[in-house]
Amino acid sequence: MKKVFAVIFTFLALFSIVVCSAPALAAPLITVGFVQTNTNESDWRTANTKSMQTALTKEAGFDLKIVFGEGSHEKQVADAQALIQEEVDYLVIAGIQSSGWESVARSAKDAGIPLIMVDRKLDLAEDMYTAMVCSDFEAEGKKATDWLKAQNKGEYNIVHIQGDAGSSAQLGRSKALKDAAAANGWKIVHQQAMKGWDEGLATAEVTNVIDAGTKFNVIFSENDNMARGAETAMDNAGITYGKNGSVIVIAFDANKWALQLVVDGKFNLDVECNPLHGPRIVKLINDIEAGKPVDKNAYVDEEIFDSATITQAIVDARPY
Ligand code: GZL
Repeated sequence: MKKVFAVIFTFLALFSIVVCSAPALAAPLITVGFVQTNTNESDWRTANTKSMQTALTKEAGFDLKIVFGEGSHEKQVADAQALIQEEVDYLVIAGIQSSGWESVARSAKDAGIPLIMVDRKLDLAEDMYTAMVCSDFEAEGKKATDWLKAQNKGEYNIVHIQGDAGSSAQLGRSKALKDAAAANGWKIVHQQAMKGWDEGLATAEVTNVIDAGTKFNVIFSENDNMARGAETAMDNAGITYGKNGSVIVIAFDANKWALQLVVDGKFNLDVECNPLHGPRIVKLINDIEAGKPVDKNAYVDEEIFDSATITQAIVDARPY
């Protein structure tokens, strides 16, 4: 009998050692399907992707699955539907274009998968998405046009370099310029959307404008990379620009390298469009998981950087 108790005791002792030394059963990772626009679209996009990858780590409790549209809305839609089939816990979308997302939103809703818009608001009814963490692009554009009006130029002949046609970033910024031009009698002497927000395409476009003899005194470029592309064209033609030049240059995104151009007087104004959405999405998902109330439509606070007032210290402190 004593032997039986000894065996039982030994077994229980060994069992408790194994169970207690086993790692605590970790909570399951939250799978997040992130439908990103493009891999190499702009420095802004690179910073945005990096922010998501840096924040939604396994250590933070996430399994991040990123898919890239590479210029194709249709690919984004197909990739989003595939992620829904994989039954991700959350679907996060940055749309190449703002329209055409109804089928994805319906599939996500039917599957009980929260849909979060990031960066760019999509054309969806409020009951078809869970939350939005985006930039207010029309407000960004109005900051630029209010600044431009305050320059009190005798005349405004504007070359308008637009981003990807149909993206909410392009639509918002373009609307602000269209409205300001109509209200103030400004002339938009040339307007063209650049596929993929491409710097090289902007150089070619502005070169054509110059070669056509079009007179202009403002470049309104809907992101930093394209503004730099426009300046390459002006350099090639010997046209001066910036703080002490003949052409005002306005850009959007406020990448660190671009803010250095503002300090150097090469860009007159840069309007911030903040790409660091990773931590914002982490907080949003964690709040949803904890059952906390979340803002349905959260817009990111953003500022402007004027070559007349910016300092090197401001640039040095910038995070992207
Ligand atoms: C804005 C973002 C835009 C940037 C561009 O939120 O979607 O797309 O302004 C980027 O640089 O490519």
